[in-house]
Amino acid sequence: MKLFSSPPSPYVRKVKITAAMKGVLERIEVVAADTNPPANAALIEQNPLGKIPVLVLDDGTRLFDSRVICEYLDNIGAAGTPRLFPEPGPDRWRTLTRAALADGIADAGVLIVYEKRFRNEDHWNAGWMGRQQGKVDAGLDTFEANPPGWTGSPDYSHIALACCLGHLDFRHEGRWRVNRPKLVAWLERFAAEVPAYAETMPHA
Ligand SMILES: N[C@@H](CCC(=O)N[C@@H](CS)C(=O)NCC(=O)O)C(=O)O
Repeated sequence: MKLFSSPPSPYVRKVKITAAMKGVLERIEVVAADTNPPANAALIEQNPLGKIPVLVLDDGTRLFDSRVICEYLDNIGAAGTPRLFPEPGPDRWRTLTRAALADGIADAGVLIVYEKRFRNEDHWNAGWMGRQQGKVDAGLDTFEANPPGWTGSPDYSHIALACCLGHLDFRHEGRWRVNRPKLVAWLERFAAEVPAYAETMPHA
């Protein structure tokens, strides 16, 4: 399998951590993808949206986005590895909704990065960036009020939350840590239990 990838992406990181937890990382060839035109032509052939991650299976099937890829890897994982997506039922809806909140925080964080990257500073839209920051803060406050615990192994939603916080550390100077001690402790526990978190630190 080939994973179209870039080291800073929190969504790619979700896939790599999932692959490690499911014992399938060595079956994946990581392909560096450029998301910027014109060099993104190769990526657009795999995903018309021009976004990473994309997982190309050995039979040529293309999977995106990160949630779909992670669920696929959960299904092909090695025997004895933990189940990351619960079966249909209340646990599954809770896990998927929690992961959607974590991804939504990351999405808002990425939009702020793009606003600064793709516009000159005198054209930055403060109202738009403030609106996105509001989503980041509200989402984080929700998690701080009730950090999602686990018994046994973290699940997909915990991976998504860890990667979202990792993105905020990498691209937003870790400001999320101020006044959120429970979430800071939560991430320390996740990192201690999931070695792939340290192994997939984002970098330029
Ligand atoms: N919902 C998607 C989000 C993917 C995404 O936004 N990836 C970013 C990199 S972090 C990207 O490829 N951006 C390029 C673009 O938007 O043109 C997922 O979970 O995979």
